Amino acid sequence: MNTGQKALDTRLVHPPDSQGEGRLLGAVSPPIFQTSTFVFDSAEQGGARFAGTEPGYVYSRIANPTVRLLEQAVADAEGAQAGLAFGSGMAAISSVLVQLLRSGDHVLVSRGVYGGTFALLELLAEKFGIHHTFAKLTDESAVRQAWGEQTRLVYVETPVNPTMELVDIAACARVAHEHGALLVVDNTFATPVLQRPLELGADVVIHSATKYLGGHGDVILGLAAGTDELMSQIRLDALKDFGGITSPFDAWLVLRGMKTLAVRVRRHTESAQEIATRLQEHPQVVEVYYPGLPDFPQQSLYRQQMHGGGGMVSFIIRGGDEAGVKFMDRLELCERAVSLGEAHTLVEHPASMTHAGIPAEVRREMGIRDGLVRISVGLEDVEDIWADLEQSFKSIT
Ligand code: LCS
Repeated sequence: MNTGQKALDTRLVHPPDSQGEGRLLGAVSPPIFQTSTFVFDSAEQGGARFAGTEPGYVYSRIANPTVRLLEQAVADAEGAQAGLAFGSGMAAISSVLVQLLRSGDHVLVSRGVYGGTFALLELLAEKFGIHHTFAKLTDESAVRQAWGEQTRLVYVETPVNPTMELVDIAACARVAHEHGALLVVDNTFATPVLQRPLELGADVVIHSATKYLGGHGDVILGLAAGTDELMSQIRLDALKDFGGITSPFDAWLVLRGMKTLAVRVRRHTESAQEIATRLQEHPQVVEVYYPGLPDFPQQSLYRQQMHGGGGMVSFIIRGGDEAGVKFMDRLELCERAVSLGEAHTLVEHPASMTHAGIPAEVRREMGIRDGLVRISVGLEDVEDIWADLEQSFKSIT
């Protein structure tokens, strides 16, 4: 069936299957091809598959049918020609960056990224002379101002983890392309349901599918999507030779998760919007960061590139980090855990957890203020989530 013209909700349930491998024997759920290698009918056939003159599988580090279904699913969801799956979000990010950059290149980065991405950028600078600058890429003039002579790539998260600041994707794409550079967007927080970076001009979109795409907190996996040309370069070099592949079973878990992505993201968003609104009125809260709030400072950019605020809410608690830690310790329903985008509501303290590896002064420049608490709003009843947050606030006064 060709579902190319159908809505995203429909395409997520019926992802493309170019070879019919997902429907073997009529299975409605795709088979898990848990195999490391594939038998050749003859030595000649093996040679032809290695030479690329005959299609067919060779070895699961190069391609696997279950993994390929997931790669087609993410490409379709993001409106890309091709997709790639990796063993983690970090494997996706490191493979894409290593493939697209060389020593001496400069990367322009959103002011604020996940702590693991920050550490990877430091490593690339220290060991390979690929330097970077963090900048507030919130409009075109800011992107132009931050541009460097050696800038070959712009790497952004939007919304930024955990400050929820937005980066202007279209402006970054315009300036990057004018200079013959590429734009890579980490779309983990928004998902293709709420934001479509490739349609706004990005060249590569990345996901930690560990989060909303998987959606159930049971898998670590990364994805990338973009043009056939870029994806096949990354597959043949970084993915195959660094070997950061995912397993067929993990690919299957994410394929299953993606079927319900649109429904889940809408529910996460509805509840997060409600929690953010109530937090804003709470006397123990100094400030709330959530793009869906009417007084969110980047309201026009929000309307331009997002279709909802998503499931992540950050806030500054009165009393700083000490109060933040106490608040977390008193939670009963919400879980104290890093990661995000799954059924459970997860609460964490970025300064001591996900972003602890970033020096304190850099963290503050990124907008991670003292007392910042991050909530990944889950799929529980919103009144139960709120009741838990409220009892925890009460217990620390
Ligand atoms: N990109 C973003 C925006 C992330 O938040 C994370 C992980 C990654 C990439 C890396 O993905 P992974 O390798 O873990 O699949 N973020 C985490 C977080 O905020 N809490 O725990 C992990």
